[in-house]
Amino acid sequence: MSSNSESLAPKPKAAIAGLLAGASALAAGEFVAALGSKPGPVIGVANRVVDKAPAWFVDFGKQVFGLDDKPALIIGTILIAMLLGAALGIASRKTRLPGTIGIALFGLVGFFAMSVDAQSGTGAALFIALVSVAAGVGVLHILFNAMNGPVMAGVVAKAQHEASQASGNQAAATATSATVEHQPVSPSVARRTFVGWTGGVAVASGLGALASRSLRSRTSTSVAREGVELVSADSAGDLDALIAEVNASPIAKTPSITPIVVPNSDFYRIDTALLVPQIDPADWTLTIDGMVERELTFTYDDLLERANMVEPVTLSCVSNQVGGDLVGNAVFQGVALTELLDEAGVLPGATQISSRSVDGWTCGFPTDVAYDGRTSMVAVAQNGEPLPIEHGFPARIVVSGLYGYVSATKWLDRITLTTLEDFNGYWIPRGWSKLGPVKTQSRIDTPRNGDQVSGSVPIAGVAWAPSRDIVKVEVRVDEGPWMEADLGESLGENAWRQWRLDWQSTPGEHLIQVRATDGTGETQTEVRTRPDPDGASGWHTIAIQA
Ligand SMILES: Nc1nc2c(c(=O)[nH]1)N[C@H]1C(S)=C(S)[C@@H](COP(=O)(O)O)O[C@H]1N2
Ligand SMILES: [Mo]
Repeated sequence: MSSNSESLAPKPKAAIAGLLAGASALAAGEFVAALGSKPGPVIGVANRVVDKAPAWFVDFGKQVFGLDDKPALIIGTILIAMLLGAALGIASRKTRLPGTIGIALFGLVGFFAMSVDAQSGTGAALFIALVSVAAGVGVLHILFNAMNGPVMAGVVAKAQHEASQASGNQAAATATSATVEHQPVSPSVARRTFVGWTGGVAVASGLGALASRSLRSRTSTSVAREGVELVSADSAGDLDALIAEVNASPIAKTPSITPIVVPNSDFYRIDTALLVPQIDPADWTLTIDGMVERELTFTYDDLLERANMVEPVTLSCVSNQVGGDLVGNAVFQGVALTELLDEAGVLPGATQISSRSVDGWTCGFPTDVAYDGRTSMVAVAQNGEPLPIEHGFPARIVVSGLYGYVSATKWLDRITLTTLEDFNGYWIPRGWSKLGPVKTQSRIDTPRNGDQVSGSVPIAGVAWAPSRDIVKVEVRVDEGPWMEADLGESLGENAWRQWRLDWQSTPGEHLIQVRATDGTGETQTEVRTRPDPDGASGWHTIAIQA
């Protein structure tokens, strides 16, 4: 090497080298993490962002990206890592030391981010972080070397040099090392070498990322889940007949009305898990502890055997807007929560039933609620199938009439009896109400806001007041008199009901509103509130053109 300028790598190439070092570090880490079904560096860091970010930031993400906030967070994490990599590449133009140290530091951050994950553990996190750092540092060095021509040339020459020295051929050794040191590679060869390695590393990182994705989608958990055999609950036959009857009715056949039982694949999903916990039911147990006479532990098979409660329950998210779709009705099968609690023996003064998922999410609700006669269970099945993995496999809690954030723990791990004062679930310090009864709500599924209609128009939708039943749904047009809609057959007090009213439209713009009355005689309030802190209220209102 003759001059200083030659030893300083060009900025764009240095940036590309750094960026790819970052990308390959992430890809390698994700790949080994996926092999071991552990959260990788991307998920680890993204999870810590969610944990530590101020509430406004998380809300902002949810507002901008809606339900796609998870992919957005993951893509954002990857982009930032690659940009930081590019910056490290530029900082490493003279020597690779800044890049090497920088990547090692990111490895350390990744290690801490992954190690606090309940699904990971320190050993796995350390291993994944080391693989990431090795890949990143390796790629950084290879790409910088490649800027000066064939990467292996130096290595090969050095080996030849050593070999010939060992064989005592001094002259050949001198000649070889002279070739390496004094014959600069032509710029076009250097460029081709760099482009070749760059492309190779980019392709390898991409393949690594794709491979880790497909590894994750076909997990041992999905195999175990498919092998589960559910026992049929005693009342399952009657319920199936009732559902068939509802589905045969003219109301259910209204085009675009929400089905009375939402298929698992369409059921709304809300949780904080960036990586859906993958639980092998063979080494999973549910523990009931805290303020109980005896701590109990149940295996998955214990629960399957006892799962004789089958009940359609409408589950709803507290952040559902009026008219929103974060609500669904499904047939849940499981063990009555009170059956398990009674066996453990709830101690007097245990005013709160708290629960925790394997990934550390928590919630809680008053013990009285579980004992007021409503449906509450540890569910193992949804719509006749083992719980879908995204919906809590192997077990979750379902309590009719409580929003999910206070009750419906998926990937259930532990139920702890405590007091209302002593424990707050995940969402409580984040500004949501301690108690979360579901507000009576109704929704117009058809027509949609902004639709153009004519002639006789079926106005139809669903209404829910889980645990209190729905007894009346009314519709009004242009703030005229309330008209009672036809109600679909009830699946029980915990399930939503379909409703329909046929309306003779007149030309012009119209406002359509709906309100429901629950089994206690209470009609849902007109007062509009935001979802926070305890659920949105108000009448779903749409504007249409006839
Ligand atoms: N482990 C875990 N369980 C959870 C949550 C979560 O973030 N983690 N979110 C809750 C919330 S806010 C809701 S509304 C319901 C949604 O259940 P679903 O995704 O099956 O519809 O799950 C509840 N259970
Ligand atoms: Mo929720």
